[in-house]
Amino acid sequence: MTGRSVVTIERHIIEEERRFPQATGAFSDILYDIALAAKLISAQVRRAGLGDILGQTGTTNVHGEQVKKLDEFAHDVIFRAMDHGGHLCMMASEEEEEIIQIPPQFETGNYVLLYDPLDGSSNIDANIPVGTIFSIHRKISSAERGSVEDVLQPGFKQVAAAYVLYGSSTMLVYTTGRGTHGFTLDPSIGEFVLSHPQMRIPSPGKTIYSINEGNARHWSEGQRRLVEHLRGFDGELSEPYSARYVGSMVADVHRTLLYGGIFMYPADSLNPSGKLRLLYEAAPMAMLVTQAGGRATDGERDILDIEPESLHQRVPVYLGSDASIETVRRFVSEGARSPVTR
Ligand code: P6P
Repeated sequence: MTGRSVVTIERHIIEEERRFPQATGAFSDILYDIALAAKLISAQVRRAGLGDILGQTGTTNVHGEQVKKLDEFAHDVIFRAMDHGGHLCMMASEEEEEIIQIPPQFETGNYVLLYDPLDGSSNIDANIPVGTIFSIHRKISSAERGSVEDVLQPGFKQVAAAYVLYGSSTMLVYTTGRGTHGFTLDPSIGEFVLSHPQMRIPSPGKTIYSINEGNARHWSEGQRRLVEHLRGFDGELSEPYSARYVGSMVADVHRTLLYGGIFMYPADSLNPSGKLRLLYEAAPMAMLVTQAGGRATDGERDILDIEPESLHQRVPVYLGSDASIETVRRFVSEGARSPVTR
């Protein structure tokens, strides 16, 4: 029999844990529960067009966006998979305005989970890939059942990050700071099997840029010049970039991880902090991309260094290969915006 040995995500987590003799197994339990939640959500996403689950619930979430039933389902599945394990002191979700306490009947633990239960959900009705994003921090407060400071931690303090992509297949990609690893769900056995060990973003890789060009009229001068450069209008690039944009962050980031290039959701005159959320979108994706040899910036700072000020704080996002991020800095960073002295 040829090919790699078959490694399930549970086996991978155990082998990772064994590298740390002092590990208690709490962290591994959290990762197991995340994999379980991913399977439950995947099963429902796969039948979205069949059940009555499709369509609006008629409610809106904290950001005034229409909440589809799958958003609520995914949020509830993750909460109920994670609330009783005794390893979390609290949670936070895109779907909840405030931080989420662990129910009083359950023990608390030394970790915090932040998540975007179903990112890109506005695409569900068109059968476009959607995803779930997870970020895990260690508890730092002395409060037994956690406090807001446990949630408002910078990205470089994350102990793990993961996304699940409900695409042509369901993939779970995670990092605990020792590389980024991808697992593909085999629905016939209900297991996530290692399919992309030690993912490395190609640099420069395929030259693909990914951005919503419909916002171009609101971009800064530097952003406009950057995209014109990527398109080849300034004549610098022997091979101008191709454009790809799904409009679902997990799908766009996953393609960038595999093929290279750059994903951008910049600030603009309408959204001075961009659209994407720092704590449960940009920071976990920044850890995953960085662990795969790429970089993530807001145009000035490394996203992993940004000190959060609020739970649903937005941040401009540029992430991709090293080479692509260097190009971003040339056009978008403060220095690029100051008058050029020739
Ligand atoms: P736009 C989906 O709503 C999302 O939060 C991300 O998944 C995606 O990258 C972005 O918004 C798309 O936003 O403004 O291009 O539709």
